[in-house]
Amino acid sequence: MTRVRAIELRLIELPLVRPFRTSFGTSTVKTCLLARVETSDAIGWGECVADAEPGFSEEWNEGAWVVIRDFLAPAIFRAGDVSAEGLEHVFGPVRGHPMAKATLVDAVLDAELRAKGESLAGFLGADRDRVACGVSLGIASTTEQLLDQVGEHLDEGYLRIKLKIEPGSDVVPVHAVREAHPDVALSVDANAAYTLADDAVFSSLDDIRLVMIEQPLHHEDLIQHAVLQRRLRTDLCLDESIRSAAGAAAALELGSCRVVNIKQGRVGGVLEARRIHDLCRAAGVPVWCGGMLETGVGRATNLALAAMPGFTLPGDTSASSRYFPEDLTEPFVMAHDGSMGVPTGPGIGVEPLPERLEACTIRTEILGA
Ligand code: OSB
Ligand code: MG
Repeated sequence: MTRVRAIELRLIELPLVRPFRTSFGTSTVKTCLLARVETSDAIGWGECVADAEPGFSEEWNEGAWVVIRDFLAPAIFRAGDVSAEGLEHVFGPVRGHPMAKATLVDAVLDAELRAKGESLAGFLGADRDRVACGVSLGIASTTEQLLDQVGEHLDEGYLRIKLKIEPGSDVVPVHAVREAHPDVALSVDANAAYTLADDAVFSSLDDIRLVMIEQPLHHEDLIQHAVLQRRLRTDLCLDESIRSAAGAAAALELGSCRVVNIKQGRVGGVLEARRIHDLCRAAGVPVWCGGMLETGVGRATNLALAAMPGFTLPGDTSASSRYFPEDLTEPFVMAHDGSMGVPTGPGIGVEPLPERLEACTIRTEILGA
């Protein structure tokens, strides 16, 4: 048990190397909250995966800020002695807001592990020290541009290419990439842009030998995904629709997907992510580590998770250079074989570089007991 003395909350902003376009919007910068918790034993870092707008889920930066300031942080200070495991109970009275909760669960866990000198990967039971990396490419303006980007990333060594799709930009570009690269591990992510009425699109995609189709239907749906999964040979993968271990269990029971994208920041932090990993593994369902364009802080957390035994597919755990001209931490570099090293130091094993952190900070607030 430890006492949280203070929580420093920052809104930070980093330019992206190129705009990232999905079916729910285009980002040119990464803006997110970063929490630094100071406990009686150590410092811990947590990154919130919410974005500037509530486009991926209903959470967004300013909302997460208020939820942390007015509900989650006061609950921690009232609780007195806390542990990362116990935070889920402390946060019990606050429904939802898994991204805001994950920020603090991950930060307190990081502090606990740093105090013990134990790495997050070790704590989670990782069985490897390098993980296989894929890359998620935004919707391109032309198929030529998309083919160029795919080629560049394959040359760098990425082991799986994920293409963002939306109605009007799906079968044609995806088919072109498949023609150019007959053997590459290829997947698509619709970010909930389709309905069951888009039968023609799905049956064409079903012929492209995709590793999976990620979140084709509504962001809260499990039932219609189960209907679609029964119609297709290609595996469906859920992202947005899975927000907790209970939700993952329901998806498996219903047959809504055959693969799960685990984003710890989407499900309330690494402890809940571990439960999803465990139940998928017991059910023989492969999982992989998703991403939300995290800075080095969230990336370090994701890499530790991705090293767990059930993560059998390459993750969206790309190199820093795929996202940022300059990361917040020392950059994460991918080897030419498409693998990336998992941090081995205490906790998440990395920290923001102090001068980078100051340069990227838009606003700071210190919350105390
Ligand atoms: O749906 O997986 C997604 C990025 C932001 C929000 C949602 C998603 C994504 C990605 C990129 O696909 C993942 C990454 O490289 O971090
Ligand atoms: Mg996704």
